[in-house]
Amino acid sequence: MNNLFSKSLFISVCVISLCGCITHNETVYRNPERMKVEFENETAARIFYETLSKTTVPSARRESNTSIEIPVVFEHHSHVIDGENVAFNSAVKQCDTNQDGKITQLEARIFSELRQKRAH
Ligand SMILES: [Ca+2]
Repeated sequence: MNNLFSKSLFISVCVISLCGCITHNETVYRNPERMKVEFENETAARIFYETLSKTTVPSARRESNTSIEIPVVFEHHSHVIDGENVAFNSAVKQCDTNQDGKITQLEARIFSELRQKRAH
């Protein structure tokens, strides 16, 4: 009887000491290379960059946190921070509607109107 009690006590101590043993925290900074893009003319470039700077969310608000927890056994926390190039690349993708790698004045205008509509 006493032996059974000490056995179960031993197992309990083992389980408790394992608690939170596997904890994984990571911070990922995502800042891929800027996409190569051409502009039809200076006006197209100006409209694009002005819209981008006016409507880009500050990097602090582009952070995301992910937590995966299996109680007692496993914990995983992931913190992702998007760099400026993520915003630039998604703006280029959105702006270059026919995806030919060149932003025309018309595409820049449409992009500007869409972004500003969304901001209000
Ligand atoms: Ca285009």
